[in-house]
Amino acid sequence: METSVHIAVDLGAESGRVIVGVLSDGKLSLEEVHRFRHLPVPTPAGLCWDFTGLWRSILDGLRAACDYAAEAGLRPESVGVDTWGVDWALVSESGVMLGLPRCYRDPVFADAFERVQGRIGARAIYEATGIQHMPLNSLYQYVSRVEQDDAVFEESCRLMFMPDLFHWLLTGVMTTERTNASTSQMVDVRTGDWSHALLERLGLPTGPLGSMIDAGDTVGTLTASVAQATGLDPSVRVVAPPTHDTASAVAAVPADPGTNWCYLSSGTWSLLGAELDSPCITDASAAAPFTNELGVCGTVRFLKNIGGLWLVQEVRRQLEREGQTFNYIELEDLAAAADPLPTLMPVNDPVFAEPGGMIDKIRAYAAQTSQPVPESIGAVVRCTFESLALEYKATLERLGDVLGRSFDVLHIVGGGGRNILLNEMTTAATGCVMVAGPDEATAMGNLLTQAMGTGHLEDLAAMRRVVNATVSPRRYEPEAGIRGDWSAAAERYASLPACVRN
Ligand code: ADP
Ligand code: LRH
Repeated sequence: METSVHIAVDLGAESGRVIVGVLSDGKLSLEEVHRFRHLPVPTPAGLCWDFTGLWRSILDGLRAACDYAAEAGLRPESVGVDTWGVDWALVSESGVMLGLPRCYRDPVFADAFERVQGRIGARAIYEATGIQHMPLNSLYQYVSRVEQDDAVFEESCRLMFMPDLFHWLLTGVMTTERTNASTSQMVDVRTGDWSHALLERLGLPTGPLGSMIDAGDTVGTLTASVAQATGLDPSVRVVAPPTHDTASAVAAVPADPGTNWCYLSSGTWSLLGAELDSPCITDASAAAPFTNELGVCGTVRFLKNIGGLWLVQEVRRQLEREGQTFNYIELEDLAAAADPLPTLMPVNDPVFAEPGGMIDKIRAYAAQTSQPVPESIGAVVRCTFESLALEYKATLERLGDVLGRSFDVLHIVGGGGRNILLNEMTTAATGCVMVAGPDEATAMGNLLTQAMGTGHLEDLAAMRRVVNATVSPRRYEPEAGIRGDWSAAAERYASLPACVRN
């Protein structure tokens, strides 16, 4: 089999990486050539992404990829960028960015969310888009932008999501890739096109919303200035991966087609769900709520967003601000040594989704609900892990109920799969066999879709065969999980009250 070389730029909300992938003999080898941490920045316009900082880091990463390839005698054929969902910016026809991309964590979007839901009803929006209700969805950011700054829409401009923006900087070509656009709650998941009816009902301009491309499509080739800055050949193609990171991660689940499998994409967010052939939009899916995002090769990602390891990232950041530095392995060790199941927290509560003061918020919640207040760092981190495991259990049960199916195996992919303690808690709490890995599923899904787009792989099944041939996932049996009274804890978890704002 021929060898092909692709470069993935994978931006998570906490860190970004540039990875060179070599597809050869049915296996994909990965070389991480650049990794960087990043954070949103406060501005008078609200919390924004450090866009130029990210672009600088991408260029540095591509330069490192070029050097690595040259040394190894490899010729990169394509590049593709994936990022988190929902965030976007407007660009004028002449190529001027009209403001920085806002960060979905800015609590300000909650106002627009309440107003829009009040005006046309949550169910009508779900019916039109198949997307679960969350203030972070692009729809509410778009509503607030139109309300605050409608003059900007008088000129012709184009709305592009984060990965589309970087593809534009790489090639000069403006595109909108479908998997990421589908997370906006502005797309009709049944047609895969913008939900014009919903947008018109809300009086929103549709001019900035361009036609869509699919994962695997070519965006263009590198501009001369990018080629010069990175050393890459200007003929290198930019091929859209599933630009939504979760879509890339799900594409790389090493699923055995003969099993009833579901997945947990575990990183900043935990996305737990199943892959479907067509959307599921019912009363039960709306109540759960489960979202229908579009995946690679016409699949639907039927899943729920769960607070995720953001909770631990924020604990780590608070400690860092207070002068104490820990890595994730150290935090896991401290949690392992803490007592089991004393205190639980509702991991999806909006208070915990906002940046800042996570340790204080967890302790205040424990006090508010008369649970033991976690004093040590280990106890705080353990509370987040155990609560996540219980949320996974509840979501898995609801997933089975809504789809009328049971699952043989839960595949966990993403960086969170490295957390052995959380994996053991999850398998014990859910009673489900878990298979963890690949940890770099997002980069793998990104690279393999580029390989498909450049004609080296046929379809999604071929991509998953490569993942299966490449990785040796770790298997967790429920009996070997962390002991504890998980049934009693699940009842306590189900009756936790909402967090009261101070
Ligand atoms: P993102 O969604 O931001 O791309 P990743 O898939 O990179 O996230 O996963 C990042 C998370 O994985 C971290 O927040 C951390 O909780 C977890 N993680 C990463 N490395 C380890 C490790 N060695 N041990 C335990 N957890 C880890
Ligand atoms: C995970 C993720 C998730 C989105 C959120 C904004 O990184 O893309 O799927 O809902 O970020």
